[in-house]
Amino acid sequence: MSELGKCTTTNPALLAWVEEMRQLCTPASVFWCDGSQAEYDALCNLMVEAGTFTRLSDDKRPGSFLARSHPSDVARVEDRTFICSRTKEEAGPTNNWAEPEEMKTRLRAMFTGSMAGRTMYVIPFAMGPLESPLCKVGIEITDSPYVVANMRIMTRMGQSVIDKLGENGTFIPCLHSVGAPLNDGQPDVSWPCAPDPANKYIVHFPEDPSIWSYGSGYGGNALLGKKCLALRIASTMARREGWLAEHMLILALTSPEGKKHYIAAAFPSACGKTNLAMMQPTLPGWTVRCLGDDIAWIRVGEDGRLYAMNPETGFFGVAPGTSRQSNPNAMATIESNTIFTNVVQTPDGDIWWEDMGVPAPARGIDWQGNEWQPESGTKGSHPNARFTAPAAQCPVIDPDWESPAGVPLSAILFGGRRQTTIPLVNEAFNWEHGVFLGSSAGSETTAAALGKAGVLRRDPFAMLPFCGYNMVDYLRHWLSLPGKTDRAKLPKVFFVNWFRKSDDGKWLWPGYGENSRVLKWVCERVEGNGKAVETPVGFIPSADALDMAGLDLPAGNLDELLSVDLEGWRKEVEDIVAYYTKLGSDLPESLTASLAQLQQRLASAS
Ligand code: OXD
Ligand code: MN
Repeated sequence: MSELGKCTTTNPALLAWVEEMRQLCTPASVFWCDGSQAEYDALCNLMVEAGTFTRLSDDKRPGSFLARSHPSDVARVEDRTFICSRTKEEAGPTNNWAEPEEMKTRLRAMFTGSMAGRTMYVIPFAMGPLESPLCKVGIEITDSPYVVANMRIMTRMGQSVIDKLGENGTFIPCLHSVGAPLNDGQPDVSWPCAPDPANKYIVHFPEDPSIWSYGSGYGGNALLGKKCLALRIASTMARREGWLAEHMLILALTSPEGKKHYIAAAFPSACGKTNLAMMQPTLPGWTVRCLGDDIAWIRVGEDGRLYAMNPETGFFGVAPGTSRQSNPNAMATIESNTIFTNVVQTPDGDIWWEDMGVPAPARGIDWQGNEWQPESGTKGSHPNARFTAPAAQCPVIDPDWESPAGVPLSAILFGGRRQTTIPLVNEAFNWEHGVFLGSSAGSETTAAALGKAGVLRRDPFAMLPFCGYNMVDYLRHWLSLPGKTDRAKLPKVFFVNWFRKSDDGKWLWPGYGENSRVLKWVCERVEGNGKAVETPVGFIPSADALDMAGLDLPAGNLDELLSVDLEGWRKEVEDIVAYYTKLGSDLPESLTASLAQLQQRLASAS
């Protein structure tokens, strides 16, 4: 790696910050990343030698690697995530807060000497196309080569960003350490981290803005461009600057007649955003193209419409459950040049996970590095195992996915995993009602964050873990949009639920490619001609409104999916009231009015 790792910036602020961090963290050396293929290859080789990476077979998965994390370091750590705004009030009722100077003092102590014996990598990265008006530059300093390799897939990284910064450009400093300094001669481990959860800190300082992350090497805790910068910090900038940073996929849907609509959708973590974003429609003649699967930056365009842009360049998708049936385009995307984390290694040099749609290998090595057989009675891959793959490899990537201006939205969807009550699809009466639906979104929890799975968690706009400021102000910001543009130009808002179950526990709706039937109706509504009935909860497709040609749904399922369960909704309302109470007394009046109106409509419907 002799010619790699050299510093090429003359930006004095950047040089000064890196030097300050070098003195704080005392690494053995400093390596400036240029983002080249040669650098990526060299770092992957280094990780293969260190045991962090296993190279997969060139016949099976060319250019791909498998990593296994420490068993304590497998998901985002929400209880160790902090928003250190000036006041607790600014962080709001849903975020952990600590006084910024106190937190910095604590962090400085932890980072002191934290990179001893390791290389400090300097990663220049951009979120958003470099020419986009919304593009934000970050510099991540990390002692993890795994983070460098993932950041190269997930962001625009390297020399082009140094060039964009030039002499005077500004950047968001993002400091990361796995928190495992090496004493002289101490052997390294394959996945260094701070195993004690109390020693992990994912900390955001919105006023700087800056990010400090200590103790974890996994996903959103460590790839600081993603959840930390592009959502938590970006949401605070967006509020100030009048745009939106959202936990949303972006897709384009084209009808057989060639009419194209762009749709953004917010679902909580691990609710199938990646599946929907690159779905293969079952409806003949319809196509879906993908623009992003996790984050959308949205602004009012010159024509008054909302334009969405994906700030990332890769997919960090949940592996278990991904199959040719659930997501054929993801399976094609990950055929090569992909990093897999915490999945099963098969004897032929490939990978496998639960519900991959192919038979399990007779034996393999599980995500913890142990010999494993399907009969072992344990899961071979971790439920939050991931693939990191370049978006450009997706066979249905939209030609405009890197458009600096973004794409104009026709519709916004909210959703979550809800076994009961919430219908298959429900259209908001207007923008304010749409914000109400987004604010009361909830989902039965999954493995994407540490904590108990399967309980209903309210997750407004799917932003609960990602909103970098007071959630109540965030809701107010959404409500301010009709004041920023012509209301008629705003996208229509819908709430969808692919996850309904019958009383005997069977799925009522097949999901995946069949969701194109719902998206078709969404487009029809946008164009003003989809059939709907007005119900107490919103506009729901009338009995014959969804195109069901070729889908043999068991009798009664559609009725159940499109009916309003008054009893269930009354319980839902009680739960929303309780959640709103937790958010505090300062809730925008529009939301409490929407809730009261819903209550009234339900009462008069009985
Ligand atoms: C993710 C998440 O990794 O939302 O995208 O947890
Ligand atoms: Mn996500």
